[in-house]
Formats: sequence, C-alpha cells, structure tokens
Amino acid sequence: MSRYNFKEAEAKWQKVWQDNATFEVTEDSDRAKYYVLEMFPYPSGRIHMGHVRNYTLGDVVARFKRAQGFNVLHPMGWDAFGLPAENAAIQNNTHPATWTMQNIATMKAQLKTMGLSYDWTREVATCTPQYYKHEQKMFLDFLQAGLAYKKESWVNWDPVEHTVLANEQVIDGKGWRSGAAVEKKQLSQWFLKITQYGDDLLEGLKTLERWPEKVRIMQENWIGRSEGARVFFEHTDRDASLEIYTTRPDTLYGASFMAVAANHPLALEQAKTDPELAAFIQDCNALGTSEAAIESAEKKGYKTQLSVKHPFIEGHTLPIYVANFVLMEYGTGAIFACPAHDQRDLDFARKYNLPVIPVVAPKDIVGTDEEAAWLEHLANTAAEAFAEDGIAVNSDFLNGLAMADAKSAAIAKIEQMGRGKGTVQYRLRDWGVSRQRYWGCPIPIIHCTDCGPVPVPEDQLPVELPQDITLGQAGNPLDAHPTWKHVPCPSCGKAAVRETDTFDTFFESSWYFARFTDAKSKQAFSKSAAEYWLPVDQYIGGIEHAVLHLLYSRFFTRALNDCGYLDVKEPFAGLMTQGMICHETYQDSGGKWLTPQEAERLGEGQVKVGRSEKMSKSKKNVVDPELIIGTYGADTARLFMLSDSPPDRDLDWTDAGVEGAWRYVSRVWRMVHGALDSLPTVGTAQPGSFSPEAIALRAQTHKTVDGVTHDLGHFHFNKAVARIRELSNSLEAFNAGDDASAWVRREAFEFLAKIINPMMPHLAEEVWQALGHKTLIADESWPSVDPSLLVDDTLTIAVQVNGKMRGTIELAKDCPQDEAQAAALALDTVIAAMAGKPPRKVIVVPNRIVNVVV
Ligand code: ANZ
Ligand code: ZN
Repeated sequence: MSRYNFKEAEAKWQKVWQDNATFEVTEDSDRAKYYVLEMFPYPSGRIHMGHVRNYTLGDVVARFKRAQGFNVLHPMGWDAFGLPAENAAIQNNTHPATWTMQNIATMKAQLKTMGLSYDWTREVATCTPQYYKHEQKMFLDFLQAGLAYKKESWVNWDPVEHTVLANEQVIDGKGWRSGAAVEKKQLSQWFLKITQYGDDLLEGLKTLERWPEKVRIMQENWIGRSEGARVFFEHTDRDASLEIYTTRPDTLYGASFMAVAANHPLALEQAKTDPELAAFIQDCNALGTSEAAIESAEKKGYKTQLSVKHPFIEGHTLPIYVANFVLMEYGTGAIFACPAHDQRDLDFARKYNLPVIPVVAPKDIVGTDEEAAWLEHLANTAAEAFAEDGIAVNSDFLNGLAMADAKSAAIAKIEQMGRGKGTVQYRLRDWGVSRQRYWGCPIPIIHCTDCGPVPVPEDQLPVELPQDITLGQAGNPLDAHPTWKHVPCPSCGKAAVRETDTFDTFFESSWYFARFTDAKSKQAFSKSAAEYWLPVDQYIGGIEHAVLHLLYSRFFTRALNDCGYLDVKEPFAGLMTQGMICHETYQDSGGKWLTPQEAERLGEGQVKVGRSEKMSKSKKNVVDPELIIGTYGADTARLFMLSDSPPDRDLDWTDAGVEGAWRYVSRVWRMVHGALDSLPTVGTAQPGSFSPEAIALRAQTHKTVDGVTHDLGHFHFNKAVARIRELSNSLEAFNAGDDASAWVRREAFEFLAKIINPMMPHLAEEVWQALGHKTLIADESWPSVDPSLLVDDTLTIAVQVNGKMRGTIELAKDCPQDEAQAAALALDTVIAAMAGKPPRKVIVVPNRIVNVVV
C-alpha cells in the first residue's frame, strides 16, 4: 500500500474548498448563526507557532459548529497599522505600505496551507482607506455625541519612539515596545470618553459568563471602582480650599499631612516663586505617569509653606507637601495622608518624620489589655501600615464603629458640614488616542486659527495618508510633510492645517469584528448584518489582550450603540484565552543561545539544555511553522496543537510529539485504505443483528462520538483527541468476519472521519472520499448517536420459566421492568418452554433475574 501523500491531498482539498466557496456565508434568518473569531494578526512578516495554535483552535470550533448545522461566520484579516512597519521601512529603505502588503501576502499564503475554514471574501486590512475611512466617520460621530474631546494633558512620552503611550502601554515605567524609561510631557491630545461607561463596563462583566474568570477580574481591577468622598480642606492663609479624594474618610482623625501631585495647580503656583520646588517638580516629571512607575519609585516630597485646617478638629492644621506618589490624573490630584493606615503614607511619614496617628485597630484587640501597646507600636515603630478592616479608635464620634459604618458616618458629617460629598471614583481614565506617527489612521480634523478644530466634512472622507513621506527623523512625519497638512478651513475657507496625529492602532481593532459582518459595505457595516451576526459567539486569542483590546472593544461597542450603529452591547459573548507555546532552550558554554539545530550539531556535551520557555527569537527556541507544515503537513501540526494540553495552558513543543501526531495521521489513512475492499458500499442498510464484538465496537463508536461532542463543546480538545485515538485502536484490532461486522466497521470509519474533521480536515476529506462518498465532509452534518448504545453498564440476567433456567438476556443496568419482561419473553428458549401458554405472572428482580410463571 502506498503512503499518505499529505502534500498532494492538502493542496487538493484546499483548492476544492476554495473553488466550491465552501466557507463563504451570508445572513440567513432561518438558520441559527455562530460567529467564531480569532484575534487577527499584525502582519509582522511570517506566521509563528502562536498563530498556528490560535487559528487551529478557532478552526476546530468553526468546523464543529458548522457540522452541527449552524450558519458559521469565520473571517480573517489584518491589523495592519503600527510602528514596526515604520521601523522596518526605515531599516530596509522601503515604504510601510509596501512592507505591510508584502507581509500580508506571505502570511496569507502561509495561513492557506493550514486549511482554515475562513470566508476569505470578508478579508480586511485596516491600513486601507476602505477600512479606515469608516473609523474616521466614527470618530466624527463620537465627537458629535460628546464621546471624543481634546485636552492638554500630561502624557507618557517614549523618548525612543518619539510618541505618546497609553498608560496600558507603559510597563514598569518603560515603553512596552522600546523598553525605554518613559518621561512625562504635556501635549494637546484627543481622548475618547471611556470613563462615561465605567459602571456599564463593570456591570456588563457580570453577563459575560463564558469569559475566563481571570480576565473578568483583570478588567474589574482596571476599571477600579471605589467608593469614597471628596473633601474640602480650608487653607489657613487664604480664602480657598484644597479638594482631596479619599476612599477612607473613616481615617480622617488620623490625618497627619496633605500631599498634592507634582503637576497640581497649587504646586505649579508655588514653584513660580520657589526654584527648589520647580526643580523637584522637574524630577518628578522624569518619572512616567503610570501607576506602576510611581509605585516602584522611592517616595519623595517637598514641603510647601502652605497648610490647611482639619475639618473635624478645631484648631488643628496640616502641612501641604508636593509628593511624587500622588497622581495628577486620579481623583483630584490631592490627598490627606494617614500614615498609620496607608503604606505609601507611612513610608513617607517615616522618611520625613511626620506624625503617625493610629485610628483603626483590629477588632479582637480593641478594649483588651493589648490595645495600648498595639497602638503605641504602630504610632512609633511599625514599618507596616494597618490597612485592614477594624474598629475606629481615637476618632471622637466615630469611636467603636466598624470600618463601613465609620465611613458612612464620616461622609454624613462632611456632607452635613458642607465640606464635601460621598462619591464613586474609577481608576479607569479616558483613552488618549493621538499618536505622533505616520503609519496609522489620520485623525479627520482641520485646525483653523479662527474656527478652532473643525471636523473634516463627511464627503471629504477618507483623509488619506500621503504616500510620499520621509521617515526616520525625530518627531511626527506627517507634521514634517511639506504640503499634506495645508488645506483651507472647511468652515471659513481660510488657510488652515490638518491634524497631523494618527489614531492609536487599538482604534482599528476595536471594531473590526463588526466590519467582518459586512466587510464590503459602503458604510462601516449595515445594522442588519451586525445584528444578525453579533455578538461574536466565540472569541479566541492571547491573554495579553485581557485588558486593553477587550476593554476598548467593549467600550467601542457601547459608543457605536449610542451613535446608532448597532444594538448589541457586548461584542464577545464567549472568550477563550490560549496558552503559550514553549520549547526547550539551549546555550553553548559561553552562554550564547543556540537554535535546536545548532544545539544538535554541537552535540550533547557542549550544550547546556535549559528549561522550556515561551518560544522567542531572543532565546532562539522558535520552531518555524512552515517547516513543520512542509515536513508533516497541516493536519499533523493541527493535531499536535490540540493533543497534549488544554487550550488555555502552555504547550510544550517537542519533536517526538510532532512525530507522534504524524504517525497517527498516516495510520488512519492506512487503516481505511487497508479495509476498503472489505467494506459494504455506501448506504448499505443496517443489518438486523450483530456479533458481540460488533456490538462492542458500535457501542464504542457511538460513545466516542458522544464524548467528542461534549469535549469539543467545552474546548477539551486534548480529551477529544485521546478518545479518538482509543477508538482508532479498537478499530485497528477489530476483525470483521461477517457482513454485519463489515457494516459496523464502515459505520465506525464514517463516524471517525466526521469527528476528526474539525481537527484534521484534509485527512477527513481524503478518508471520506476513499469510503466512496461524492460529497464534501465539510458539508456533512455531525454524526448522531444512538442513545441506546451509550448505556454504560449492561448486565447478563438469567431468565427462568417456572423456576427452571432457560437462558440469559443482556440488559442495561437498572433498565425498566417492562423492558426486562419484554426481552425475557422474546427469548426463543423461553417461547419454546412456554409452549404456547400465556404467562400468568412475570417476576422481575432488577439486575438479577426474570422468572416467568405459566
Ligand atoms: C486617605 C487614606 C487613608 C487613604 C488611608 C487610604 C488609606 P483607591 O482605593 O485605589 O481608589 N489617593 C487618592 N487620590 C490619589 C492620587 N491622585 N494619587 C495617589 N493616591 C491617591 O485609592 C484611593 C486612595 O488613594 C485614597 O484614599 C487616597 O488615600 C489615595 F488609611 O485617603 B486615601
Ligand atoms: Zn476657519
């Protein structure tokens, strides 16, 4: 027998699917829809193993749901704007568009070799004006709806990339891509009002039952809702007050000083006459604006000449510091500090010798002999603040109250005094979308000295990027373009200039899932198409997008709702986050990283084998998907991706694992071809009876289908693979001596083909065809199981006639009495023993015996 020629077979079926438009779909209100989406790739050059895993997972879901009768939308496209294209263009002296389009072509060809069931007619590339003109329109609609605005603000400035970074793009005080220490800078920026949806985004999380708990918690923390109060502290030396935000009004009696952010108006005002303070502020600005940067930095402060009055304690004043740990963008940019119960405040107080006044104590200590010593320790020596729940002490009218009650009582008093108000505060901040970059979507605004920022009229959209551009100089390339920005003001006709910033590239990915529902539309998408397909039923991608991309998409969907684009609220009903692909690492004696090939060439003694780590270019432990697909075929690569680990776990790449997958693929092919001569033709009627061996195989076949159906429905792909392998083993060992057994074997092969189809679609088509079918297995429905074959435990039960043993029957455990009775009376030996007389009585002892009395 020949070998399975996967190269030929895979190319053949890919062409057949394409020629038949097998995976192209349209809305069909009579059919239930299912929308499967994998996070679309950035066209960086070539696909990597992470892509292979992501798209395999999606394809299994898509093909499975399709077989189950759903109208499945499964699209693919390119998240094509972004900085790497600019960098590559500079490096290779090409144009970002050229580089991007070439990469798309390469990667698309690579994806095609994977046999993914995409409707390619819906492909989008976000860098084309056909795509981005719609987001320009969206932006103008947001502007009109009050969801976009411009403001001067402190931004995270990446000194290497010369661009503003969102807080989310600052990791440990460094630019997420450049790794450079981020600086602060003030710029006029466009913002989207994501904070307007703070509560709604939080509420919506509760409805997302098919999201990983972990991701929901991450979003919840990001939104960071907290209840507290704004309190006004009157200045001692002027007729004004300092507004602060606190989540712990219950600790007001423990206030020991006030602190304002380095860019707080009060600090800036004081700095005008205090050069030392001005220098301190500059120091603070060198630190990023991100919380992480601020958390990790040493707490530093500068004491101003100003002070305020304590709202509750007559005659008590508090000095005002400028402190580097207070953020201008959160709350009011000013706090009262309570060192006893806040770690940052305590660090600060110990450093600058400020009083530490404990006002909360643990419940089990209050009123005991230990209380005084405990309070004394916290006040004078403790290095750790007491931030836990407790009972108010040293706090006048609050004394004895538990934390929650003390909070409410303090707020009530503040409100009654007219000194402030209870409020809800979010950590979430508005999304700054301006980027000083070329390779992004131009922001459709024209700045006129008379009219201010004027929206580009709709009939002039899209504002296209100019092709001729000089990259590689510091600053904003569009701004440096000699002519592009000079246009007349749409409102008064005077000479004006275009906005030269482009959108953050998260803009494009915030609505692409909606574009896919109607990718050729002259609008962004039609409402009817969006309503039919959305929400995405299953979204699959990396956990690294748990906060940014998913939150922005959820915000966009709400904003688009409010602008009349669509009616759904949550874009992704189900979410699966996949684990990483890892591989052993290798180093030579000098510590230089080696590729697996280099390590093999050097030989064992020369190589230090390291632990398995996420595949990365820097550690040289990557395996090129193209090589694997070329050597073993797409089905093997796909099978391996599914076999060993659940999708959300990391997966260890091993050569042995891949070879094992390949052996299985060829084995299935050989098994079917070896049996072809002995199989009945397609459509042969089911025989009346089977041998016990045949019954056993049938039962296993149906149980396997049942189990795989459940597994695929719950993303237990590795379990499904294990079941399928077991069935294959039984099939291989099965000896079909008679026609009925041959029929059972065909049934098993056909079911096998159908259940491997989501995972190994080429092999499945090949087997299906070999079995004599003229249809495509891609168009076949999922096999339906015979429930009677699923019953797990069967028992052998004795049948007596008038107390004499006459034979046995096979019955399902705990089967109903009338079924046992009927089976007993149908036995040939029983009929003979009854000799034509009717039964007087049938006694059924469940799971044991049936006695017929005549
Ligand atoms: C007094 C106090 C006493 C506080 C105490 C905490 C503990 P979350 O929960 O994250 O919302 N804060 C307020 N605005 C700030 C800013 N702009 N920069 C830095 N810190 C700020 O945090 C709220 C708490 O963080 C607030 O409650 C405030 O300190 C501080 F025992 O007020 B608290
Ligand atoms: Zn004008």
